[in-house]
Amino acid sequence: MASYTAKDIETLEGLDPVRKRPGMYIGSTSVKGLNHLVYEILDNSVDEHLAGFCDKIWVTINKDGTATIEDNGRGIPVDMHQKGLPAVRVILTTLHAGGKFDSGAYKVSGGLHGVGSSAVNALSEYLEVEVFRDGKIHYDRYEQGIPVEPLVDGLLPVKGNTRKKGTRITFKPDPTIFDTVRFKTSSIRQRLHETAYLNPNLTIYFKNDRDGKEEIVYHEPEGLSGFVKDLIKEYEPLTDVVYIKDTRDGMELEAAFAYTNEPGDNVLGFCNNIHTAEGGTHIQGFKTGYTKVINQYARELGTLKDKDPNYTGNDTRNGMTCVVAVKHPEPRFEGQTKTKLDNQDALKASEAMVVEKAQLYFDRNLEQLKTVIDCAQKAANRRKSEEKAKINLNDKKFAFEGNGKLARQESNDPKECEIFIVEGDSAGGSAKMARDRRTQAIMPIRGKILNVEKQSINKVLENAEIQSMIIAFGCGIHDDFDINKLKYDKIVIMTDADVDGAHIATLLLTFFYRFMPELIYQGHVYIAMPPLYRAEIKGEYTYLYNDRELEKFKKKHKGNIGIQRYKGLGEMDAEQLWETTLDPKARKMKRVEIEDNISANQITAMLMGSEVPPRRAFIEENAVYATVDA
Ligand code: 0RA
Repeated sequence: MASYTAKDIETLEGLDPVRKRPGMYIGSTSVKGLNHLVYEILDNSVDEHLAGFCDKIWVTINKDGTATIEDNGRGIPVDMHQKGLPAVRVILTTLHAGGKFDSGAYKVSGGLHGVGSSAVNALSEYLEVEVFRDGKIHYDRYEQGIPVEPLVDGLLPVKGNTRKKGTRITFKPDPTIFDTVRFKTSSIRQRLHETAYLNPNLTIYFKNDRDGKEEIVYHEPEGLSGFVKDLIKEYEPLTDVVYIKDTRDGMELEAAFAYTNEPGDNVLGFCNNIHTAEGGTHIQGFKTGYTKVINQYARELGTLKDKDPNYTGNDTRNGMTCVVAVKHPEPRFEGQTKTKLDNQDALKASEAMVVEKAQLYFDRNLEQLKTVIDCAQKAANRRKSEEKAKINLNDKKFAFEGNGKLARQESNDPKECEIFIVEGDSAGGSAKMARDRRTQAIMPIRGKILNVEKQSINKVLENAEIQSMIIAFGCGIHDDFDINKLKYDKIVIMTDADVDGAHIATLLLTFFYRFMPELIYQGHVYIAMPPLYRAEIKGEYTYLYNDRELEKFKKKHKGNIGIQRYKGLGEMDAEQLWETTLDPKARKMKRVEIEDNISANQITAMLMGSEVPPRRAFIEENAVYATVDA
């Protein structure tokens, strides 16, 4: 056992908050949060690459399910730090390991909230680090973030000699923290591939020894252009891939884009290799500049006449797939998931760069420009016909609020209000009786709602169920969407725990994701988790929410128990529904989160579209993650 000094104790307490509130540090304790552990360590190695000292990273999922990340950089410093501890131990046991490590040659640019490797350490059953430096292998080990290796004269034990340079970290996520400790390798592969596109001089070696043997090398010398080519490989291309780059105000700015026959746009942003899922100033600047450029050309070429209004930004990006990446010396992230770039200088620089560089390109590539303007004109035409459809929708407003389906709540304070979308009239009826009328609204829906993935927008907007939801939420859709007008803090999907219920939930999620994605990004969408069983012992009832709870209960109470299985919400009376599913103090529900917008987009198209074989493969691979515990 190690002997702890007073200073050690100080650092031990330092990681306590991470174990108490893991969600604050890694987003969640779902498989998404679990995978995030790998990305936190990876980002540090990528930072070492950005600093110019490392060109190879090895990521391995080991046979025993642990993960190893190794790089050939300088190695985390092992010399004695000011607290009388080896620097690597300070970095791995202190939140916001500040000061020395935050500036200068080495920039901590990376991960969520910038807490990085110490958070991973805190949430691991164990973590081992080997630093290859000065011809030696320096070794340290932690359990739940607590160092367990005795120091030798204040330094780490040396495990052997080596000619290698670099850092190798192996960790085992703590099963008492995470819902699952099985890394999802399809997401890891995708993240590694993205990282390779963003760093064309880096090679990443991925190995999965857990499920048989799988080895992939990610090296993408074509960089962002290659990324865009990959993103559009399923679609019919209409233009070349355009690549522009600039250095301005201490920032490196890059963008690559191409047009395909796929309507709408797909613009991805990155800052210092972090995927900015919520966008931010770099994206905003790019869009503003690009819209100006295209409108200016459209007038010069006479496609837009004096009397015509400008194309909207969305018009100019109709059919566009684009990746914008900036390297910023001091990025600041805001937003619900801290993935929205906030630096105002990136707004200006990004706009200026696209105005200058896109013009340079289009001046020399008139055919490409004409195709882009064609796409914009098509979008403008479609927009005009949609606007007509929306005017019709507004005309119908009174008819809906009057038709009695939505049971409104009394409060007008959105922060405390919730709306439950309930499958079936009978469950809807019980829910209306059971609810807290002050804050909870109930909207019953009957049967399957429209699959918006397969319908034209006009058809979607004509659908009664969809209209009722748009009107009830109050925040509009698409370009008109305004989160500040949202009338509910929580939108809760409440369907039966069977195949039909799951299908209805999927249809609703597809609608939200395509028409009001911010609802999901900002964490307003939930799935209710009604119990599957009710156990009875001598007139005392216990609700059980999944099979695991049922097994536990049976083990604990042998003998005379009665078990009732709920086949649907309709089997519960109002009181039971309140106790189990509506009462904020007792209910269970899951918040819907997007793991990665790039895949969410593609997976939605695949799952809700018409092709069967890819859907089947996806379901088979992902069935193991479909747990139902809250
Ligand atoms: C702090 C300072 C230096 C390097 C690193 C950290 C470092 C951290 C990680 C994490 C994974 N791989 C890493 N590689 C390096 C600079 C060390 C020096 O000046 O020699």
